[in-house]
Amino acid sequence: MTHCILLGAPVDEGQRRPGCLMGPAAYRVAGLVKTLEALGHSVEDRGDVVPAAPGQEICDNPAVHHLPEIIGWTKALRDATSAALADGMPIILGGDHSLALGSVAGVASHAARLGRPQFVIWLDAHSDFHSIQTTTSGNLHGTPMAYAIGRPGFAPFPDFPAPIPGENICMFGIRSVDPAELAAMQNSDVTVNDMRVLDEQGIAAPLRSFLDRVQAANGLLHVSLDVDFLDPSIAPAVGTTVPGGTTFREAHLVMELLHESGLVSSLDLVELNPFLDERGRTAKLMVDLVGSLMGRKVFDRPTRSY
Ligand code: 5AB
Ligand code: MN
Ligand code: MN
Ligand code: MN
Repeated sequence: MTHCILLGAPVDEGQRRPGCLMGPAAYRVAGLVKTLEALGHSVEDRGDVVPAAPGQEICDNPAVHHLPEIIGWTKALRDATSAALADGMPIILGGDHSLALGSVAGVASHAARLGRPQFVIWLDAHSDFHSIQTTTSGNLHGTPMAYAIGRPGFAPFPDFPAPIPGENICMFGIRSVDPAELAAMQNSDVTVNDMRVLDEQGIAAPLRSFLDRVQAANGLLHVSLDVDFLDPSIAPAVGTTVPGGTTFREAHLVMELLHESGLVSSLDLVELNPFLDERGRTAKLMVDLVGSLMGRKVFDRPTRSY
């Protein structure tokens, strides 16, 4: 059984549509603690993280907004995530995806301390691979993958603790990539399982081949789940809907296979905007997916060795 540590991250400044700051409260209301306890896990809710006071940081891309605030969140979430990893499995309750600038930095520094390789699976409609220089929207929720891989152009941010090699990153479900992101990704070793790959090959084969690599390397696996990974018809509570996302069963299968692997050490839940939800259905679906990730299943059946 796992000791789950909830870290609220009510970050709203990484994009322009107010509401993600209500995400942590919505997960609590939707029964996250009960769901985890019913599966036999212990839960410690550490409340909402308090961001470091914003400094005077500036950058030369005029589109970028709320840079000092996001740097404050990055520092606080990096430290809270890496501290939580010493005691259990952090579940970071967002908040927009800029929170992953901090959470992924925290998991990377923990992995470096242990001397184990860090892997990331990015479940998202988007690649979030912009540097601060290349973003045209200026929304920093589109940048955490570029920071984690050590792309240049993050000068005002603290140095990323131990940049994650591209080959340790797997994007799953993407279907909206800006030209500058595409150029940078094509220059990297990131594994891109876009929706086209999932349409052709299904969920299980590409996911298992990534999990096999994590296991062979004795790696730690961070899961970053963006609400827009899901099709907007089942998950309307997100600011950046993109049609053609994963179905209810596809998303649960991802979670079930991740559970079976036994490799997941930390989790982000990001981009839920409860103000856009319909009677809490997106929040409830996200909690349900966490249930599958943490071991809920109908039948116990023999599975592959992991
Ligand atoms: B999300 C876009 N590439 O940079 C940009 O929701 C969207 O965390 C970013 O994946 C979406 O603004 C960020 C057009
Ligand atoms: Mn995202
Ligand atoms: Mn997204
Ligand atoms: Mn979004």
